[in-house]
Amino acid sequence: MAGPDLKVRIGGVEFRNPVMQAAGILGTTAGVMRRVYEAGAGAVFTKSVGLEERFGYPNPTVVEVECGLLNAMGLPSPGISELREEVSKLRGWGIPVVVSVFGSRPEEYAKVSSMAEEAGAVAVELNFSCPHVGEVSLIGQRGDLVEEFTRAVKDAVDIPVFVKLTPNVSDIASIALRAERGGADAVTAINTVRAMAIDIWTMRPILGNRLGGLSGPAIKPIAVRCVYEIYEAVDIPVIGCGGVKSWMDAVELMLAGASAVQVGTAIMYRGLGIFEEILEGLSTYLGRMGFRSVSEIVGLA
Ligand code: RRO
Repeated sequence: MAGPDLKVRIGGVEFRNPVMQAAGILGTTAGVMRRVYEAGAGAVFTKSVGLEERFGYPNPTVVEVECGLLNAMGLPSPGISELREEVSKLRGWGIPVVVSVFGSRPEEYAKVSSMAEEAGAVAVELNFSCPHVGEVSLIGQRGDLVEEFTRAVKDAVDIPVFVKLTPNVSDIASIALRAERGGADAVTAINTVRAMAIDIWTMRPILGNRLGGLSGPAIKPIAVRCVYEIYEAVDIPVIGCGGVKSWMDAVELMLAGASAVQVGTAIMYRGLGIFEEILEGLSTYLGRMGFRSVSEIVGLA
């Protein structure tokens, strides 16, 4: 007997399953993203890319803390002119690739997004939510800017536009509503939580940038709460992200309202086998609970 149907549709694009790679992890070369897809991911997401090359922050840029991972990479990126070659290769292999886009002005987001579309991206994900790169974190904290920037990209491309939101706001649902009003086809929740770590012997912040973003298991309950609040407020799909390391975490986010989930930090700890592990657990769970399709559990909580 066939197992439950794992296909999902987001913004009119059909993905083979709802367990995707989160932007920022392994998302810079076509070869590595191909391995992520071959490991089972429903789609691959690039590291955020802008118009120009950027070197990012000085080291240390990543530090492990007891409950997750703290990073302040500072948007290192080769720029869209370089990355688009990787996107074209992926497209040529039939792999659905979503390009994560950053910038500081609406026109920049629009330009990078249309270059991504030309290269073969199936969608773009607008990063308005990096917690420690000034201009990018500011956009995501202001509903008016989220709406304005989203609309600028919608006017420039025909592919679906996802908007990645920050949890570093007092009312994430109201920001999601502004993304929806700007024409977003889906919202992704959440990016990392603003955080820091201090070395007690040097008596200094550990990260080169001092402040960074926390990911991993510690932020899953925050992601669940954010997805739940957004799902109640908007009509567009929500993509859940934050601390997913098992099929149970994926189910929890879907019950909160996520149509799909992204896996990021857990890839570092568990390797690429995590995609098959989550997919198998999800299928068994759906079968045992009597569901024929994964979309039936979205928002049940
Ligand atoms: O590059 C980064 O430092 C970074 C980005 Br763009 C982001 O969106 N979230 C994050 O935790 N780090």
